[in-house]
Amino acid sequence: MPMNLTLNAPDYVRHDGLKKWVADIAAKAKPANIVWCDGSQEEYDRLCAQMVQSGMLHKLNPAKRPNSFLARSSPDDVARVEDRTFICSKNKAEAGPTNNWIEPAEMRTKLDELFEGAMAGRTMYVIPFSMGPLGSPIAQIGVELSDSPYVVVNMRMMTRMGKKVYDVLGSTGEFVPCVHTVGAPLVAGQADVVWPCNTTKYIVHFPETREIWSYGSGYGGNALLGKKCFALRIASNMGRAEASATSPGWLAEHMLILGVTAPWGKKYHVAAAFPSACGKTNFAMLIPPKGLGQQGWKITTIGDDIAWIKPDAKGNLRAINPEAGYFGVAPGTNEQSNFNCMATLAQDTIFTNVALTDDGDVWWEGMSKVPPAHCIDWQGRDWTPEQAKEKGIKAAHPNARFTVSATQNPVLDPEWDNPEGVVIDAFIFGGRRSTTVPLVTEARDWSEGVYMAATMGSETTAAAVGEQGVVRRDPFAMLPFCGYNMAEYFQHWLSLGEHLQASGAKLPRIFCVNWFRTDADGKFVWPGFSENTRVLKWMLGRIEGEAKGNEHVFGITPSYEDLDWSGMDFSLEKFTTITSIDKAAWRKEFELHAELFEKLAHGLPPSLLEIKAGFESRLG
Ligand code: SAT
Ligand code: MN
Repeated sequence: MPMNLTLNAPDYVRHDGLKKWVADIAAKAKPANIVWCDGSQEEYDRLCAQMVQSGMLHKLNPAKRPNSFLARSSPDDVARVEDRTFICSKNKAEAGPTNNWIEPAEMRTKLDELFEGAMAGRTMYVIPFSMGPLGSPIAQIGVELSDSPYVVVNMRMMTRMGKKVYDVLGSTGEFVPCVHTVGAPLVAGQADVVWPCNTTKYIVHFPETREIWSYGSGYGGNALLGKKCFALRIASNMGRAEASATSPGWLAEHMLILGVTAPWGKKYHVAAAFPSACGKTNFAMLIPPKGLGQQGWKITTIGDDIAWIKPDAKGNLRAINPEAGYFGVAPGTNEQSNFNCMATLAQDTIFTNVALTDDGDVWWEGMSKVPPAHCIDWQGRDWTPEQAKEKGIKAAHPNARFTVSATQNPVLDPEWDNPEGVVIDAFIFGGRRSTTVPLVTEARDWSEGVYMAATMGSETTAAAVGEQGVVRRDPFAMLPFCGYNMAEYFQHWLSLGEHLQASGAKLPRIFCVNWFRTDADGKFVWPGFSENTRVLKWMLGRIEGEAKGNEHVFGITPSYEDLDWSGMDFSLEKFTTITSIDKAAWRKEFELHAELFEKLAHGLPPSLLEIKAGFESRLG
């Protein structure tokens, strides 16, 4: 440790290994001081006030948006950086062809260099957090060291963060060490920038030692290391590593979890995977349309982004939401698209890269039909609707986000914090596809469901840096998040299914959906949002053996009359547009599946190739 730096660990931190690690990182990164976060409201308020002082946060009008803040990031630090994200397993093959890999020793040398003095002049925060309810058999502990106060306040909402974590950790408990720096050492006497970051960025995972190192970004999934880095990339490794002859291991998935209560009182739980920015948060907070609401259907949220799923002693797959808050996309969110989300954001919210209105509130594209006559855009510049029309300048960044505690959600499921998790009845996989994939298909069995999920494709969005609107294969919506060889991940899913089936357990059904089919004019045909409840109802009907469907090439889909259209006017013609299977388009689609499988040839389960051949011969 630098001479004038003291560790100052509070008495309640009894873990010597943790203290030594903090001292080691401090010795390398050389922060000006160390703060051990306790997760209290007082700490949160103090850090927010301090960031308002430094200009990093702007306090919103308390009459409009109580206890809420706006942050504007640097324009080149607005999304996850997939090309700077690395899985540094010992062998390249372990990371697989879909991850960036650098040999661990080489990466360590690089990180040593980058982290040397990286926190100079800044405070290093020690952020203890639990992914999942404290003490849950499915939960895991992490500790993030970060020189960003923005990270601290976001982590407090996104995870169970603070003092209580040390009770679970005790003096020898295991934790995932996460080191984060914005990579902008502060030179004494020089003013700090509002959003410190670095053009060089590294988001690094060491799966064998379960470490996360993040350099150069202060934003979202690059910096809030409990989220994609831990809860998906490291946890997917953990879940597979625990698979053995006697245990199927577990799953860390990019899935929302929702509860559906039927009019007759039975409650179901569904986990659904969609790529980033495909309406997951909307689906997780769904309000049934009038027709179904009147019948008594009710939907509640357990999680909006990530699910950890583990078999219990009876072989039921139980899921928890490892997170405690939502880091959702703001643009497009409004009272119609997601009423519950708007209610969730009424107060105690941190917004990032949305626009600031003249009365001190926030605005983003799609929040209201009529934009404000003037506002300050996400880069701090004057913005008017006229100018926007002329120059195409957006008021909010398309990947602008809100951070908010789950407890503010008016439809939060009472089981959301249950340490045992909830039993999953169905998995849903969906991508954004303007053509080809029908509204809903039920897989005939587990392995065909795994095939559907494995070959999922989606048109890209602004959640990641890169070209938008092109179809990329996004198996299980996990392409950027699977922490090991994707082909082996497919095998893990298949083996888990086999294991549970052999033990006599009832597996969840698997469905594939697509809300995004367009017509000849490129317009969405399916209204989506609440109306998706109709599809959910059909799925649950299938589980109960009540709903009908037609078996076709890839699975089972409903006929027009199999969906409940109460209170909705949707023509058979439109239904046909979004459920049609164009044989020529599917032949092309299978060529793309073949391309994916070629890419993933190393370790690819042969059964997936057999399923493909079966589908193709049925297609004719
Ligand atoms: O920035 S995050 O990775 O946390 C959000 C997302 O891409 O879903
Ligand atoms: Mn996500």
